[in-house]
Amino acid sequence: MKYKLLLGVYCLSLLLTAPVWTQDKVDRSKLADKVKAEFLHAWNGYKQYCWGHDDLKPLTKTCRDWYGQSILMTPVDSLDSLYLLGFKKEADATREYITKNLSFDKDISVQNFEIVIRILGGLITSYQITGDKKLLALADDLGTRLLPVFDSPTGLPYKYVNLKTGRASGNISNPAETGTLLLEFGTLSKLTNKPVYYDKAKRALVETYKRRSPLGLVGTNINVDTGKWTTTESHVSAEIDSYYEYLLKCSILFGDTECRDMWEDSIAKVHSYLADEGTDMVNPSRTGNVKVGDLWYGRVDMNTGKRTATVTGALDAFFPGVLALDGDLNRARALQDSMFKMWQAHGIEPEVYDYRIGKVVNGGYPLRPEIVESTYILYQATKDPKYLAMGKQIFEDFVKHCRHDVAYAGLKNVETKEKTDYMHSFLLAETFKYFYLLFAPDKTLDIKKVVFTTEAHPIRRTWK
Ligand code: DMJ
Repeated sequence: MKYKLLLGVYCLSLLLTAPVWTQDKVDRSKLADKVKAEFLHAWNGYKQYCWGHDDLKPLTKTCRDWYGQSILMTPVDSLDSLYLLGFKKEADATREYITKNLSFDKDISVQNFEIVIRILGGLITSYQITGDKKLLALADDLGTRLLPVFDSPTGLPYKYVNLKTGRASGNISNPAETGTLLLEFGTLSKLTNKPVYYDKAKRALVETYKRRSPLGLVGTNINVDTGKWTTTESHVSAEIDSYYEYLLKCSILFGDTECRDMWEDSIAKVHSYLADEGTDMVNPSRTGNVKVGDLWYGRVDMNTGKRTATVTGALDAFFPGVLALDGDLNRARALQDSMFKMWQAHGIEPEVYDYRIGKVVNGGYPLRPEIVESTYILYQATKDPKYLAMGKQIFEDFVKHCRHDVAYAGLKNVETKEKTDYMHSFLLAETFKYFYLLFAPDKTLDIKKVVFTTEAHPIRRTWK
């Protein structure tokens, strides 16, 4: 009797201390249905209050058009999600609305990077899904209007361009904005047989890479007229993040060996200088063992390699996915565990987090997808059920804290959970899409046959 009691206590203690993913089995199909229902809740909120506008402000139930007049940000960015999640009727109606009403003949100065990843990428993927040539024509027209952005002395793109006049402006940019264009522009070239898009975007990426420091790192801000860095802090976070993502992905999507070489060289330097690893870590080489949960990527000066900050954040959570895509599963797993720890600290991840002292530096959470994206990619790469359980936890926290009576709202502060009056289009384009793909049957989308843009628009290589 005493023995049985002791055994019971022992088993209970094991259960209580067991990691979250061993405690219960994840019902994928139930979760996929729940994701669909929540996606619809957000989409219907947008439709009810802001149909035809760019974005919904869910708390005040008002709308925001980025440039004073709408370029249908949310519908275009969300369209491929509508198809992928199986809302075909809704998707077809939205597609018809877009092709009838969207015009880029507007006297507005737009941010090239945001328009490329949300609108150009959205149009291209939806064209690939539906074969609707009007979507490709819109993408081609938009691409042409954006091209003057590359007319700088260096070939690095200006930040803004007027869609009607072609006047480019804003000469202080960053690697994310100069280097996250090739998947979308490159694909547009392949689909239209106009090499100019590929060539300009590729040059912008190469010109960014060429300006790396002697240590092989890039800085945060660069003057596109002079090619000189104006801020020399190096990291994998805001303003740099997707530059690395596209170095890898342009080699995968286009088979571009120059991309591959730039990626190989860059990622080695990122590991050498940015990685902040536990002292008791074993053999931190590319193929070696990394102590689980003991890996972070912080900030250093690009020229000296001296550490400037021990911060990470919600945006950085894309990096485990990129590492997994490259086959570096040891690091990917370790970093994902770190990111999940950051998420668990407050049940939602903050925008900026000091990993050394475990403190929130900037507590905003604008509904970002990156941690979900990495969870999905890691699950696909390993089939380890731990990532399903991790995704379930993230999804439940996300719904609990960000669901609003109308749609979804970001958080002003992850510690207080106070909401903020904004729903970015990437909630529907990315966050819900990655949640869905994580839980949906694997056949929903063959991850090996697509490359996801940084805005989660899957692109298929349909060309030779
Ligand atoms: C998205 O627009 C893209 O994923 C971009 O690369 C980074 N920021 C948001 C999501 O957080």
